[in-house]
Amino acid sequence: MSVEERLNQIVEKEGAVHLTLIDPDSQSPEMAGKIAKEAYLGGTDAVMVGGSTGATGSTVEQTVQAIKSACDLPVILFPGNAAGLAPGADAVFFMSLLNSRDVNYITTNQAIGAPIVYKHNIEPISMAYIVIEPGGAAGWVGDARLIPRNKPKLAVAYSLAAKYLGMHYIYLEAGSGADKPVPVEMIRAVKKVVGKSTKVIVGGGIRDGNTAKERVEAGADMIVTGTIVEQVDDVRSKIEELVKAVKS
Ligand code: 1GP
Repeated sequence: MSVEERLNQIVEKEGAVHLTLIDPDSQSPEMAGKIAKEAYLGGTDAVMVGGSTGATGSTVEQTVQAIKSACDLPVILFPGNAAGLAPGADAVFFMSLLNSRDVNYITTNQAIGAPIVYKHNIEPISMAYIVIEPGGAAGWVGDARLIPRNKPKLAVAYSLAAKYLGMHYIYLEAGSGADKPVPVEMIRAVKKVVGKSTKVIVGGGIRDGNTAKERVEAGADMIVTGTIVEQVDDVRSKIEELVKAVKS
């Protein structure tokens, strides 16, 4: 079964997926392996590996290896650009930052990265990346024309464009460590038009079960949490809280 099929099956059976994001630039590969193991024990469904700055080359490769050795979870690359690709991962969110002003983040890195994905036999999961205010480092690095929080129609327009272009997943990103996550009204409006078959991923600034649950209830199929995992001492309990909230 492909990673995409596995994730979609979890959405079908359990209501939503929880994804743990590990930025290889934030800790040693060894520590990344330990965090992944705790997240696995806490019930997360897969681990994403990537970041906007510093997550490149051997740093990514060693982090992927450490996570693969520490647990059985699928590892999905979440590259900030083509340099964020590395062998050993199960899949990659093969994404285009649709609301970027910079063609590098819309198609150029994709063209540079595609032969690498092919060579290493990494499963590509077609995904639109849409950055919402405040946008964080992803918005700044990707030169995104940030979608205002009070303009769900703009997120809907980009999401429909993504669906019509054949993208399978739509990631609504508020930016890592955002003070406010993607608004529920925006998630609801996007899910309403893209339907069941196109999966909606939401991340950025989600730190507790309630915030995650509200977003799932609004239509998010997958919830990503990263920063909070780096901040807490007890990763397993925090992941348990988040997983329970998205699946209940
Ligand atoms: C960032 O959406 C992810 O790309 C996760 O955000 O680090 O705020 O959980 P946090």
